[in-house]
Amino acid sequence: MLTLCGFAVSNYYNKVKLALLEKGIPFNEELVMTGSKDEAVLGATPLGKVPFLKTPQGALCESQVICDYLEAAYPQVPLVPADPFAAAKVRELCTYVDLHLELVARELYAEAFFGGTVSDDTKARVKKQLAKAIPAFQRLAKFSPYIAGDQFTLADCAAYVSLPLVALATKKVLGEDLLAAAGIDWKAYCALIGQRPHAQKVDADKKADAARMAAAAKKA
Ligand SMILES: N[C@@H](CCC(=O)N[C@@H](CS)C(=O)NCC(=O)O)C(=O)O
Repeated sequence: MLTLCGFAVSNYYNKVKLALLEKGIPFNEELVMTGSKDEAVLGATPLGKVPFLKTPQGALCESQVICDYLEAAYPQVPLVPADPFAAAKVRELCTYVDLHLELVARELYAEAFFGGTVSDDTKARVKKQLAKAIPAFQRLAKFSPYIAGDQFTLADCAAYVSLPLVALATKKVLGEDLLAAAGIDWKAYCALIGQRPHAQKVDADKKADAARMAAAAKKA
């Protein structure tokens, strides 16, 4: 049995969880927070990042690596097309969402979501990077109605969990939702994906986990 480790507020955890659910792969979940000093955790995810996946052969970290493993090991319900070029186009979109949008916007999260502050230099750098990355993403993303075309794919697992964070973080910290400002109707897209029962399960678990974290923060 596979065990997905991490916590349900994490977008990368939820990218993998949505893929597992959509593919119909049985799995357990284990609560592991970031910043662990536990040797067993660091053996599985040396940077202490979540998610990581325990498999009967050992552990894997990095959400895209995990999803690619799931695709290869459990091909029955594919989230990536069989055609190698079409498959690469789906993975290209995953890279754009994770690396060029989310990882850039992540620099704003301390101020957007965690009560911290971000320097003006950082804000300016993020804004400049996103000003390039968002139109670049728009050249690739189809939204017809799914990110890669007419089929739900792994790229939707990445986009569904991360586009709202990019939008909310830029709105809160830079004063403008840069996705919406560029003409990306991410709310309509997320409403579409959010109709899927597995996306609803991810969202419900995320809400419950956010409440758990808020209660833990109050106690501390
Ligand atoms: N590239 C990683 C990113 C994972 C990631 O950044 N996860 C966050 C939680 S959403 C985390 O572990 N942050 C703690 C840290 O960066 O030390 C992946 O795709 O799995």
